Amino acid sequence: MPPNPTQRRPPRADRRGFLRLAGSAAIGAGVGSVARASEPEALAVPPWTREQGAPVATPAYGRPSPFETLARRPRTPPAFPSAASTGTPLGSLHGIVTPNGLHYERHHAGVPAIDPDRHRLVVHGLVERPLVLTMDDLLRFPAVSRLHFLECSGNTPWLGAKPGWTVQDSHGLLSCAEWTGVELATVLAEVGVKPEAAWVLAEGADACAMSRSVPLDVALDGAILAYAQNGERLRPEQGYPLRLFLPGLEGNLSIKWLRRLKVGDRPFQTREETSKYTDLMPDGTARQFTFMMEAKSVITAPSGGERLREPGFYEIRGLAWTGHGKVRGVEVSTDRGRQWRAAALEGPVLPRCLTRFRLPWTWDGGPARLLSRATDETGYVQPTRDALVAIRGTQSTYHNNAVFGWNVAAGGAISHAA
Ligand SMILES: Nc1nc2c(c(=O)[nH]1)N[C@H]1C(S)=C(S)[C@@H](COP(=O)(O)O)O[C@H]1N2
Ligand SMILES: [Mo]
Repeated sequence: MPPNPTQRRPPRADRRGFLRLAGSAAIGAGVGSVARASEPEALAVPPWTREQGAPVATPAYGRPSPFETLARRPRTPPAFPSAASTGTPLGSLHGIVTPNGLHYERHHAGVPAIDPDRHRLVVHGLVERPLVLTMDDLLRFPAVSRLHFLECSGNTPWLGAKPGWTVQDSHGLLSCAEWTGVELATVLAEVGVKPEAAWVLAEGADACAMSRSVPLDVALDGAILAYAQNGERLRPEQGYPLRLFLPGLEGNLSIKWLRRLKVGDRPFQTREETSKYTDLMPDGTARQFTFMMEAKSVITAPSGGERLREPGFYEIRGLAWTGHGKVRGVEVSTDRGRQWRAAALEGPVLPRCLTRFRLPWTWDGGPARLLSRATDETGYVQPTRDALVAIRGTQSTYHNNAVFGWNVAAGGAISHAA
């Protein structure tokens, strides 16, 4: 049989094969430090192989290696101690799932300590059969588990960009988890929504009683009353014992410590959707209910605060996401946007979920600017900052999804390309 020309021979599984596959001309440069270490020295029996390891962990809930020091970090200094946020260290994470202890936090009145046995969810308003549900009741409903991103619409502020930013500072109010709970549609079917119903109010049990209105059709499109994240019950910071989770919409709508759902025929015009979470336009008017998270992407490695050791091979890695469904593609430029190359997307590409992208790159040692640009399945392309500013001005605090750049200086130092 003649050889199939479309079937390439698998690359040799040695280090040089790997480097050829990566398209690197300067073999050994950049990733070759292991080859320089002497083999006998590397194979000498290390101290941890000479003795028994630690017995099973105490406390029994496992922790990362003590050599791993990842942490959430406070964002801008809070005006009030309990009105604070911390960012996820996106630059040091792998894959798409955020470990629960590193999920970003945004609290407007601190983290309440809620006894799940005393927590209640009231579902009332324009419904046939109002209900008061306990956590045990909610656990008996049919459940769903879905991987979705959550992003604060105040992530990546328009004003105050700093050259010293890391990706944790610029994009850290973004995380992704597998959320488990009851579909809101299931509970609304149980209470029977009246024909004139059009909006749902969600209210939290924290000291600010955080409240938002959601159009009914949006709320019925995949919203979850979530009690678990990444396999375990919610962390207190994420809304224990119950939160609303609205896939693809600005984080603020996903009300934590959820205690009430009220069905109505119009929006409830709460503080969070009138004075806050509106977009001030250049003509002085404000847009309301702009809660969709449009397509966005960011290069997480290499990124701000890092230094490239030497010219050679690097894999550019990043994350892309969209509230409108799936990411269709990500393009990366290493030369200030003159040329763009299609990055590889790591599958499975899931709707309203983070998508990991990768592009092999050989750094020549000179100045470079790294940019990424996402396109979603509707065909929408992540805009440049200039294009966004032309429409929205610079006073709208929320929803900055502009293309974001990192400068690589000649010595390898990386900083935000403001
Ligand atoms: N009850 C309540 N829900 C809330 C908030 C809050 O302060 N109180 N913060 C909102 C905001 S602004 C965001 S971005 C997300 C943050 O969720 P996380 O802390 O789990 O990341 O929760 C939202 N839900
Ligand atoms: Mo937020």
